Amino acid sequence: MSVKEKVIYQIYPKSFLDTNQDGIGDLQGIKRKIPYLKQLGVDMIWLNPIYPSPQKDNGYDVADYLAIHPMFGTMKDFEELTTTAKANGIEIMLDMVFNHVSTEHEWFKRALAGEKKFQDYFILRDEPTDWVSKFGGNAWAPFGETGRYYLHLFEQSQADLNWRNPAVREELFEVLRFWMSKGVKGFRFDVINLIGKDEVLQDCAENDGKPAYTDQPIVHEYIRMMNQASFGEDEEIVTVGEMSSTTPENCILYTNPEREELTMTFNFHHLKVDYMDGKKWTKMPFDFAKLKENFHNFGTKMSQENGWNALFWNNHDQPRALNRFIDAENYRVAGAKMLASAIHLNRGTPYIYMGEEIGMLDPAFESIDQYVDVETLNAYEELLEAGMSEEEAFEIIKTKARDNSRIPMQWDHLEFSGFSNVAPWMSVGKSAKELNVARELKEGTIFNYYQRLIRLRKEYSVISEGSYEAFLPEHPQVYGYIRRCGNHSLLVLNNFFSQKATLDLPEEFLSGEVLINNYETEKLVERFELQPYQSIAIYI
Ligand code: TEU
Ligand code: CA
Repeated sequence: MSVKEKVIYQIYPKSFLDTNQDGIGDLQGIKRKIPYLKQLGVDMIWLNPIYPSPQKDNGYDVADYLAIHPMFGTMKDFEELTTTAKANGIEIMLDMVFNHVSTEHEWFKRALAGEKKFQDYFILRDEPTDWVSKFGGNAWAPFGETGRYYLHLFEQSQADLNWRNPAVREELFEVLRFWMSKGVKGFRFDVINLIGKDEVLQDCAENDGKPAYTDQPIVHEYIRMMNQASFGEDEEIVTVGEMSSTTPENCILYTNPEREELTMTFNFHHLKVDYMDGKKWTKMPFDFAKLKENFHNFGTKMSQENGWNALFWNNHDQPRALNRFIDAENYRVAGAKMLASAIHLNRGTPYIYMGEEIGMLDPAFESIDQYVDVETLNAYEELLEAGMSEEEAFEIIKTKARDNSRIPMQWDHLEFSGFSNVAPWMSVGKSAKELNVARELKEGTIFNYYQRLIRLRKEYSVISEGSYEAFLPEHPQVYGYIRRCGNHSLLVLNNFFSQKATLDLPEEFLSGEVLINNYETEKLVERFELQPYQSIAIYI
């Protein structure tokens, strides 16, 4: 099957299913739910980091790339999971965190102990620059008692690796070959466009220092080396680079097959449309014009230049899209389907984040004590320091915290939502009693809608292969696009509002066939009216 026909499902292992009743999800839990994932129809599952880690950033602080964290199980559990998944037509994608390691990693400990070889694995300077950490505060921390500083673009316990050192690159490429030998067929590369820092590091007041380390030309070289040293030899392997503050031009370079870099890229521009003045820790209704502009900009350019997008609304770093873009109180079901259509019929590879297929929501926590993420807690402190009241700060935290998507999966109506028999590491969401897998499979319609979207991608080459062009880019309510492949075309219309929307259907589509629709529509007429959050796809 071509990668363009595949759909990937993201699992946050800590919160998927707990089988040994310690309140933490585990690999056996994922294995147990393979039949559920097969029923949904996905081709690959991406697991967030499962390696030994002090969990300061929930596993994105890796202490050993070649082992399994005991709380998730053993290497044998991992092998069993891979085998069971494969037997059900599902491959495994692992998360590779190669920009930084935990300060608990042996490399960092030996560097601190004075071994020169390992000091060259990190970015050490006598004078720190003015760069700001993405999790708040200074991006440099004292390197032990040496009077020097090490760079950490993220949390202080996540030390950036020195990719200029060939020995570091070789270590990391070996990590990829190790997991390939275990049958892993996908890699997701964490913030991979940040691995190439300038050789001479200088103050950079612009944008917290980002220009000094983001999308540097040398990153493309490093990725090509990585490709040639590992996954490039296996055509079945799917790779996705997570790109922080990137551009369409760079994403084309990262993914155009001729360049032998990656299969596809994640970018986040469409999810920053509810950031006031570009700042995440603010509260604002989403800017629809901006959302559309980002989709059209990436969609069109990637289509024209043969790049490939990863398509997604949700992940472990984002509050649920249903809470951000939809009046979920009144239109949860229609809205969930509309959002799904908008990306599953689009050009690129769709990702489903666990729970999305049942229309899960943010947890509606009531106290800051229910939040655990380091980024959230830092942000809360900073908001208070900036003079906000606790209530004001909490309102912002509620809408923006990454914890929102990290709550336990809602399997059934029982006390801990069928995730565990004991209190989980994070509180269960408030909606779990009504909104869970058991109920959805019995009487819901969202899961079924996702099944159909996944099937359509495999059946219609216009969906998997077609080009992308914007349709009615100026419409105030509708995000529309046209896909074309050979003699076939697909028009996709998505109403992003709870008011009806009207538009003129192009003549060529009046005699078309409706492929999927979240309402019953009788007739395709020239002056066409979309219902609240309606999504309809017309095929000719
Ligand atoms: O995220 C990268 C990233 O840019 C995020 O920090 C993003 O800006 C933030 O979550 C939005 O507020 C990746 C991982 O997905 C994330 O979970 C890790 O914390 C981060 O890298 C560091 O490894
Ligand atoms: Ca467990």
